[in-house]
Amino acid sequence: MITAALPYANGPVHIGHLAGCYLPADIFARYLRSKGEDVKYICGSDEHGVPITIKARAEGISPQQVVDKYHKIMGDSFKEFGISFDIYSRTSNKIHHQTSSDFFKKLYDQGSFIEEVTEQYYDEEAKQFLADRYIVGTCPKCGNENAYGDQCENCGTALSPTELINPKSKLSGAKPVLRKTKNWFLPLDKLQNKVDAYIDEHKDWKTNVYGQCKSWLAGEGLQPRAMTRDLDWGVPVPVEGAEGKVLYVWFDAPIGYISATKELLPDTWELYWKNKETRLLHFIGKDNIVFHCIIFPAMLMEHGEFILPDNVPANEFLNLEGNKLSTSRNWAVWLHEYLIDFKDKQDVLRYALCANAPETKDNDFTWKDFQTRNNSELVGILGNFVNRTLVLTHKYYEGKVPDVSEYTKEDLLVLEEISKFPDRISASVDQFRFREALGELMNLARLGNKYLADTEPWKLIKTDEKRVKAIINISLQITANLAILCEPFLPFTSEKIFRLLNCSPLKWNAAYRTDNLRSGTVIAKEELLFQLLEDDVIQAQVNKLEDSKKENALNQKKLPEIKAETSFDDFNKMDIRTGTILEAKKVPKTDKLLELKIDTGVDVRTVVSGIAEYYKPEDIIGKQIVMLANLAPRKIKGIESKGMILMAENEKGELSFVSPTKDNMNNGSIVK
Ligand code: B3M
Ligand code: ZN
Repeated sequence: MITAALPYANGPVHIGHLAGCYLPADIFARYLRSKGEDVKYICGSDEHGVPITIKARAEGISPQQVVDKYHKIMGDSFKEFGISFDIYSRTSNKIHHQTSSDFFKKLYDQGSFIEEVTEQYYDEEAKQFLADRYIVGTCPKCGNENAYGDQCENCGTALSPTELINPKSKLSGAKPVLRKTKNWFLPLDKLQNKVDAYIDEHKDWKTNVYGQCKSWLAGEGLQPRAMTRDLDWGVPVPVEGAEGKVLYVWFDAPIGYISATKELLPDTWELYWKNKETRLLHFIGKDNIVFHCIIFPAMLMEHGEFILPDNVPANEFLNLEGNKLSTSRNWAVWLHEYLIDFKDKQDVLRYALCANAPETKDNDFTWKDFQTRNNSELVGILGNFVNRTLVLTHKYYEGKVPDVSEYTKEDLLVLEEISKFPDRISASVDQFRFREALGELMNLARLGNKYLADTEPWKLIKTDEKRVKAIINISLQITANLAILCEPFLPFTSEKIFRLLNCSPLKWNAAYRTDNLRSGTVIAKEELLFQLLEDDVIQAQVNKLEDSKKENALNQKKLPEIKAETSFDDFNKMDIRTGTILEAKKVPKTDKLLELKIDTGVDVRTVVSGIAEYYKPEDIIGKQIVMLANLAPRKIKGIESKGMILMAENEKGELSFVSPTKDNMNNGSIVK
């Protein structure tokens, strides 16, 4: 039973999602299927919780409309990238509501929960309790005025809403008030010993996972955690006196794995969830570790009828060009956009993401690396070998797999070496080391290239035809084995190679053999498996990201705060006057400066002003302006400037004159 984290249905899928869990889980599921194991790969949209309601407000549609929209987009992307879920379900459907509701009810009936009345922030205008994310205020640690009730994104501190200074409701802007409310808590503190023992049995887990669990369990230890929320979107709490409350999204979502299995296999789902022979694996990203390793297992222990996760292979995070992936800042490579720019190149992305997977530490996706992986590895090694083999088969044998009458010692060594690859790749995949496994796969293609380079059939063809037959046959067998072994990683490529070889897809065990292709089989005319990616194609992607960056910089530039108080006396020291521009010209060798002659009503003087990016000299002659007339003179580029023109500057840094709005203000009129 393989699961991948149920993604919130609040946005499309990007490369971080894929690399985090859907791709590794897919590789693992495909690998086990190829080995003939009974495996189910389960996923679906997480359609509850505050992230959905926030998105609904942002888009001005209902939560149901949000999840309908994104469930479709996400499901389509996964399918297009060959993510081979046995089911992609959703938590808003009936079977899930029923299953999670029943789960809660069982725990409630057997007295697993404690009821607790706590004070929560309530918005009296919007008439609802506020989820932590709906409260903003000043961070007590760093002073950021836009900290959320659960976290300050500026300094990273985890907060509780009552710690915020000047809390405000995001719904109405009102100051929230504390109100009493009853919720049901799972007393994790009482389950600590059981959870400790469970984690201790799993020292085999990836060190990042095991380590995070241990540090959660150490320290203050586990605390009771509310499993219900005052919210109007989710699975209603199925007990009396719980009107207006729903199950905590982290209570219902993992149960979604069970509901989806039920939906897929109405008659046999229990074989997977209530059977000690079943190995349950949760593939997730590192931000979900505690939920899958501690809270969900604790729920399952309390419930008692289900098996516990056997392993939780969590990945770290993937960054993009050195920065954290972010939906709101549009710092992402979206799968649906990728496919527009790189049609039919799903496997290239799968390859690049797997080769660079954040398995043990955060990793960076760069377009440059993507290009190199494609050009030097997929084209240069795998594509090159397969292509050469197919070309030679057509050139010498009209596309027919040649017969072998005799192997040399060199051939036998190569054949022996080839049959070691399935075990080598397995050894890595079994330990969730997919990068290493992919490296081994490429080594098989390297072996093929080396074999061709060493034996040089293009030279031998004139002297030793028998020998060439063996070489081409062996190269074709390697090609077939590559098709088998690359299937978990590069399913589209695998399919294509089998088609080219005119061979129906073979399973893992066949890769121990070196006689999968029968002699006489006619193979298809060669087609390139991969194409070189030119610099301009890659640069276009980099530019796209640069555009996002610029846009963000503009959006983020805030107007500065109002300056510290000043006195009227200080203000009065300034002599501000109206004046008219008589002459204007660019200051040579500068981009920004104009030299202006100003009639101040009292005198005519020169002022150098940094406005050349916004005004052309010829357009401003005769224009009335406002200036600070008693500013101490300064030399700018050798010109003595007497005074300063006053300008308005917006948040983008653009400048505009400020001028009187009536035309009876003679030059020299006082501004005060
Ligand atoms: N939806 C969080 C996430 O998308 C959450 C995972 C649920 S897994 C049961 O990262
Ligand atoms: Zn802070």
